[in-house]
Amino acid sequence: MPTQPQPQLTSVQLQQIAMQIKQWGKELGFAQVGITDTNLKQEEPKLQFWLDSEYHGEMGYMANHGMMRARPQELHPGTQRVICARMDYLPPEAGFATHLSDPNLAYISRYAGGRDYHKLMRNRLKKLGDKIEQQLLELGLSKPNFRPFVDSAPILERPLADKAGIGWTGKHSLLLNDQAGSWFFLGELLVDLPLPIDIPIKEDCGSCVACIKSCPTNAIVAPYIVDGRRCISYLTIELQGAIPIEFREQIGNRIYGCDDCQLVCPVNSQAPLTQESDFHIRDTLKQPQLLTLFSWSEDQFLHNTQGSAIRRIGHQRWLRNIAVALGNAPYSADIVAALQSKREQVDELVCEHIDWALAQQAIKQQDQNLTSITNRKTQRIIRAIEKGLPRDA
Ligand code: B12
Ligand code: SF4
Repeated sequence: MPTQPQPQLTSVQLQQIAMQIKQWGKELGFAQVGITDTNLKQEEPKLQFWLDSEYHGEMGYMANHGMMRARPQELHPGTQRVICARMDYLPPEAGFATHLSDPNLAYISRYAGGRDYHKLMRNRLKKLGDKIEQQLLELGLSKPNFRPFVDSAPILERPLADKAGIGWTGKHSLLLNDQAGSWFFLGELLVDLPLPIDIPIKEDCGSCVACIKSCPTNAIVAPYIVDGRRCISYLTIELQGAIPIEFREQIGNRIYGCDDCQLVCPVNSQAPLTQESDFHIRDTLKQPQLLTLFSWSEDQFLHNTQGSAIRRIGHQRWLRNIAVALGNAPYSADIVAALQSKREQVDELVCEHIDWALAQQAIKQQDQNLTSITNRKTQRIIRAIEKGLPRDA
């Protein structure tokens, strides 16, 4: 319910409250808080272009709300300002390189190794709202109307945070910050107070195109524009059905999300570790062997992913993703046996991915045999040379 605006607040009081909001934000564990207005007019044609190009794929929720994504004041009537907050999530022991380069280990995006961020951030934003309310009541003013959001509703979080001075937009379309890189989540508190707004940061990626070049599936189709349908994050998390064959090899061992465009970004080289122990990687996911993860029953999957964002893809899609990664691993009799035995317990979707993985394993086994035949032949030739025998012996 929209409440009456706060005509009684002087500009000095608003300045003071804005400063306090930033201080309270820090106390609540946010790395940074910025304030902006609700005007995203400039983003509307870009969002429309993105939707018209069908870059959202199966993410129907992106199209369902039309331009409301760019109009926070329509989403929550009475809204005058958006308080944007970021929370760093880079966990210690991230082990990026080892996981990506060992094809028998699973790579899980660094945002997903700990607890789901949505609830945690929303609760903190609600607390921030409560503090503002308390302050206004102490000043003898009426209650403010506020609403927290974290991914939860149709709102363009990244452009809002960009406007609020939290960072600047990188060519991978994520928000970057000189001190923090891009390893942070965004969340917002919509309020009906005419707080003073922050100034956007004037910075850009310059001529760097590392993220565009590194993307395994060429999902960054132009600077700042990601074709969601090609992004491994979409393919492994959002997509309900079969992963298109054309992307399966490029997915490698990434079984939940992807960080490549962030891993190569030079701005990320000095990024700080998270202060939130909830975002630390849980033990079961620290050195995740593909075969171990694949062996989890549904009960084990539910138990091991309790409170984690991973849980929302469900056991079957978890197996679907791991099957693809196993297909991409070097040939191993253990992998073939695991794929074959799981085949009997899974639905049609996973079965098709297992069959693909088995076919990949068969190709690699053949290649391996060829390699070992070649090796044996080479060894015979060497022996023959040594003994002075004919080379085709
Ligand atoms: C849908 C979605 C996805 C989709 C689509 C990604 C995308 N880039 O749109 C998929 C599933 C692929 C995805 C993946 C990821 N996501 Co995501 N995702 C979202 C979500 C829910 C909506 C984003 C959105 O509105 N997309 C629609 C398009 C139109 O928006 P856009 O990319 O910002 O598009 C703009 C550009 O095209 C731009 N543009 C066009 N031309 C030009 C030209 C110039 C010069 C400029 C500056 C801009 C510009 O204008 C468009 C409109 O503003 C947000 C949360 C939220 N509610 O906002 C999280 C969010 C963006 N995701 C997030 C994260 C962490 C990720 C992943 C890193 C997760 C992972 N590790 O797997 C990857 C990164 C992939 C990538 N490079 O984007 C974080 C980003 C935090 C940050 N630091 O920026 C967010 C904000 C979630 C959160 N609450 O923290 N995601
Ligand atoms: S998350 Fe991975 S697949 Fe998606 S745009 Fe970045 S590098 Fe490409």
